[in-house]
Amino acid sequence: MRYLKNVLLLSGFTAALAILCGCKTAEGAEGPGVSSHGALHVDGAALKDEKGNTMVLRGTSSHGITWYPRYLNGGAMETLAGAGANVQRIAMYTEPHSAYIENPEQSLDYLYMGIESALSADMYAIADWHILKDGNPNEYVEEAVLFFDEISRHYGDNPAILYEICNEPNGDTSWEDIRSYADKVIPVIRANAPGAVILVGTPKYCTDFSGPIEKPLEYGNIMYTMHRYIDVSEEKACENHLIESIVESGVPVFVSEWGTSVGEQAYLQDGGPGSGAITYQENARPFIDYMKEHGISWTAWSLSNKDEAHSMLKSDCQKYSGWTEEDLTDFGILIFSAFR
Ligand code: IDC
Repeated sequence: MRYLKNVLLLSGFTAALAILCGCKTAEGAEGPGVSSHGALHVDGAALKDEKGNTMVLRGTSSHGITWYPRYLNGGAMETLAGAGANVQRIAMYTEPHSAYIENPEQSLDYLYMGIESALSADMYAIADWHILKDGNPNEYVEEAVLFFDEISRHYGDNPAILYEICNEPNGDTSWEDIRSYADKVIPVIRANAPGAVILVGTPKYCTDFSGPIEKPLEYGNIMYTMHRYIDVSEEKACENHLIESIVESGVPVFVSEWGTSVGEQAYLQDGGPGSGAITYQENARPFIDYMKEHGISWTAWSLSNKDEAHSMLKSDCQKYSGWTEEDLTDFGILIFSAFR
């Protein structure tokens, strides 16, 4: 049965690639990208396009641009757009060594390059202030304010940019801490980009929505981010309790990171587990289906060939664009086939 599903998945993916080699939409035709949908806004819990139609963004997240900037080239973005992706998340770590706090110039170079590549492939781009080790966004709030001022000044009237102000608050960080951070950063973005969609991280690595549900931020065009990693080490279709409860609450949610993992231990480990154990990609199917059914936007982690369970490219893949099925891990195949 699983074999059959895989075969179906593969043939769907190949067909999709064959139909859409290249991402340009025929003139007049409605494509998934910025040229067809324009500026986005949030209406109730839904993301809407310029014309007020429900909009679903699907794409990949980069790995940290400090380490994997090379996948943000123009050809890579064309390849993703050709497979149906309409958004790219650009993950700019604040820490550790050589990331933004230590080397802002380099991070900005990579970020601008990534954004421009996504734009030229007609995709939306998410500028992600990727806190992680620094679990509380207030630790670098001054740097964040300057950063978001610069980016939103540069792209203020560009409809394609979404701002993700704190990747994964964690440790003791409370919803009140995040609110206080958001109150400093959001007005700065709003001054330059009044209508832009802003994504806000939630406590406990984007898994605790009690704050946004009970005390949402008092700004428009905000979505709260949920992150999810699904264990693929043993056959066990995933359950959707968290996302179901968020959707039922009516709070706008954007899944800005999700992927596969091997066991609890693998969640945040450097390097991740051995790839031999990654067998049951189909465990993630109920999550993909749920997001599809409810029109939830997502970006999956990550577009890299790092030897870990979260990667979409095989570790021996040396291509920086133009990937075909044989360059992708099973997870990569799953993701590429889910863009449409
Ligand atoms: C992981 C990377 C891994 C890196 C680690 C620490 O995949 O190569 O060594 O970060 O920098 C998250 C984070 C995201 C993690 C990812 C996978 O937002 O930065 O990337 N993850 O562990 N939250 C849950 C999982």
